[in-house]
Amino acid sequence: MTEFTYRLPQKRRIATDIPGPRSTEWEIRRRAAVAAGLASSVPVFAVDADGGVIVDVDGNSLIDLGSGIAVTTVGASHTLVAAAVADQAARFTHTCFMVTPYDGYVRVAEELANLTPGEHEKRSVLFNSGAEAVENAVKIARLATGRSAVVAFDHAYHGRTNLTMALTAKAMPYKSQFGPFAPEIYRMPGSYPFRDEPGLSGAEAARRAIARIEKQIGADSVAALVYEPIQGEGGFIVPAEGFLPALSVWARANGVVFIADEVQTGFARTGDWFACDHEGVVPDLITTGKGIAGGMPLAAVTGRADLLDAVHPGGLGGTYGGNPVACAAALATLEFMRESDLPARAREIEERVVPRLRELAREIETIGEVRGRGAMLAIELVRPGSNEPDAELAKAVVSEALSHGVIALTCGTYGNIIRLLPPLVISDELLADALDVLEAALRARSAARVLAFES
Ligand code: PLZ
Repeated sequence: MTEFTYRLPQKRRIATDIPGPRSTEWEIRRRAAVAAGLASSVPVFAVDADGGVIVDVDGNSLIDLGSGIAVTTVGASHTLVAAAVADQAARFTHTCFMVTPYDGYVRVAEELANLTPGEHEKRSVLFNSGAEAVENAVKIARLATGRSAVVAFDHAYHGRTNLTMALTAKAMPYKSQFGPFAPEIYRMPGSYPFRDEPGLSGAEAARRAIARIEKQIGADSVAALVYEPIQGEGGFIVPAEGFLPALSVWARANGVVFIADEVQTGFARTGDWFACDHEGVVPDLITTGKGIAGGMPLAAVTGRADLLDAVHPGGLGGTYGGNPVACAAALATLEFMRESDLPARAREIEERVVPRLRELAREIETIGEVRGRGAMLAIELVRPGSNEPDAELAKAVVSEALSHGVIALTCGTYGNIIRLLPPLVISDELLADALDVLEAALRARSAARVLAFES
């Protein structure tokens, strides 16, 4: 593997209980000052982070299998990113691109044109968050097509703003009581091989969705389809092969804008630059964010020049979108990703993790499926002897792993999926150590679960 360099020791170290006394103390202050609606999945306060570790205020060094939800692909303090940020901040932190443009923004747009799928002429517009990017992709698609309906899918996650809540599938915690939601959003079945009827092919799943779209909305009313090529929050769902190509062919034939939401899957994470690349799908618009800028807030809509240029001057924007410091971080991040071939590193991680977890799945009956691509991998947990989702087990395993110093996140419509999103710069040794911890937690908690169901 590529040798990465680190500032902090790449070792798991447990110094106190987790959370330790200082995290517990800070948590009290937090509760008095921070809104309760903002929950944190890991109850420790971070003071330092580098490569594959996060150091907490009690001196625990935790292995990071979450990357702050797929953001710190190059680590949380990569030296090149930190230097680019410091250098840009020393020159100017902000002018507002809508007032006085700067070169970093243009260079990020050039990078996006080169890296995203397809050789056609492209344009980009930059934003602060994934939700903002998705929302703007929909604005662009509606204006360019003169149509208003937007199709989203089961298990989708696209954000927490009003329009993106409407696109997101799961009520709790994202939507419940936050309505009314934006109109003209229609939800269709996608492709979830583990839970679809056995043997349903990608092409058949696409036909199922298309038939409903044509019946319930009418193709000529549809501005856009929005799909995450691997659904993230909804459960790391890799659609059956052929599903995405069939959907994109139908979209093209019907003048429907195919928007790939690659906010979570993008930038080397899945073993290619984008998840669409695995099946050669070329979206009309692609939304990106998270991993693009080494932890700085940046997101983008990139796509067909004719669509983006259809919007009147002033129709798109925002005070901070494409902030110069975030752009500098992105340029350093992308250069490092390219030079160290991080897509290949993601494939290496898949090779190290997947066979091991599949082996374990043969032994442990509560593992329903191990799936994913590159360093976007998941374990779907079920009740013994069934396909019933087991969210409680997922929670228990993650909490046990945390008590031994490994941060892993859950996800899924049913909350029963453990997702692995390590920084791609994690060392093989640290990854192996994290897997040992996770395996022990899976064995222990699954055994307890089987016993509980037997009695
Ligand atoms: N599209 C595919 O995964 C963000 C959300 C965490 P923002 N996913 C993490 C949470 O509970 O808020 C995401 C995504 C996809 C859009 C978004 C939204 O990106 O940067 O969080 O707005």
